[in-house]
Amino acid sequence: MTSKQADAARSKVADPGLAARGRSKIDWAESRMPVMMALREEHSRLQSLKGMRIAGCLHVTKETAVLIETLSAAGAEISWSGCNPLSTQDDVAAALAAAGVSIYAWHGMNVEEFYWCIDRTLDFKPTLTLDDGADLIFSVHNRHPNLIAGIVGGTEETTTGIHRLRAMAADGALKYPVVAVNDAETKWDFDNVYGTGQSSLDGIIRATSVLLAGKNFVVAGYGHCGKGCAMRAAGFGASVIATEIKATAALKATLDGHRVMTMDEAAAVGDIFITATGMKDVIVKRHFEVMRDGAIVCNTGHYDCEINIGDLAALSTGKREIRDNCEEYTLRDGRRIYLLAQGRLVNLAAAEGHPSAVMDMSFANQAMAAEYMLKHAKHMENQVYTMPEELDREIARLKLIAMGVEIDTLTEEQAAYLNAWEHGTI
Ligand code: 3DD
Repeated sequence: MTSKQADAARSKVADPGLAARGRSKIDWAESRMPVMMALREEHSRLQSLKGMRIAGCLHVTKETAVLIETLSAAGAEISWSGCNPLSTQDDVAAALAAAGVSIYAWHGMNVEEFYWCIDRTLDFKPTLTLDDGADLIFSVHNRHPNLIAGIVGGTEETTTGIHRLRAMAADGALKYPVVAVNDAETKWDFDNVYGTGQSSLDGIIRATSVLLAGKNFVVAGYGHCGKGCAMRAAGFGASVIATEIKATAALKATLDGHRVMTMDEAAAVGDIFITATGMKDVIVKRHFEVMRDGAIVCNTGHYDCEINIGDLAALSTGKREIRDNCEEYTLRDGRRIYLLAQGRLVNLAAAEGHPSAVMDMSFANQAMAAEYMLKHAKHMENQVYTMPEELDREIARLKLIAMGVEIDTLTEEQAAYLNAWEHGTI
């Protein structure tokens, strides 16, 4: 499809013929996202997002399709692009386009195409931007400032994006309010830990099929994502080594039973390396120079800056794609180092991202944040806001109901005791 045809069709995907397969994947995701389906039923009845035009820039997966079709059912007009060149599931994108969604996304897009897709989602002059990594909101601020006046606010899905937006706000450069979806407890404490842990190991196993048991598994960054990766690698029988710059995180890794050392030390003993820091140049030339023959290196951070691929290439005599999403770099001394997913987030580029059950809560936050912005943005400043606690709690409540889990409630006397200060030890 040419760009001109794409404009007419209001979408551009890799292969419309994949729509049926994509639809069945979306059906599968819906069956495991009960909170989203409950919100869809309620908000389609209320038409709570009627009149909103939401531009989204977020990984196009079967779970994201459930979010898109929920926002659409609630009355919003949608236009969407993928937030990573390698994470779009082409069959899902085809299914969305076939359903009439204005979507511009395909697996393997180049930098120019990435930004062309973002620009197309802005053609309908959105009233809300929905981001995962802040590339969309950044494009609006930098390349389409004329659109800012019509935008009530934005939402941001991921840690890295929120760091970027908080920095913009601190510099007074943020021109509309944003809700930090990532900072909702029902997002970060589940998506970042359980989702990233399972999906990153999923990506490594799909790309390499290696035995994890007995391997030295180096996790760079023991934040919520790194902790999840460490937990799941240990579950497969790997021996986890964590590297950190933050003392408290290193202490947590140690008390969680993992070895902690510098990357300079870990580079010489690691078999598998995963970066989850949000920082650039975590694995660089001097680390590749001491790595074991056959070492596997990958990243699960949002951007592809954590592994210095230029350094690896400079040390190599050549590379080849030995398996899908697995490039073999041969160093001058004959050692081979395997880079997964071109250094991009391995969970979405080499697998399908987090399971539907955990994205159920992340995206419930996105849907609720969109409704919240519609109601309250006019009273908000150009800052980054956390999700209102009552919405966070409501999502947890809905999830427990869907899981058939019941919890206790405080009696009136206990509730009074909670706030009392008179009662002491005796
Ligand atoms: N992310 C991980 N799995 C995803 C999926 N199945 N669909 C859409 C996005 C998905 C990225 C999220 O973890 C996002 O919350 C982040 O990057 O923090």
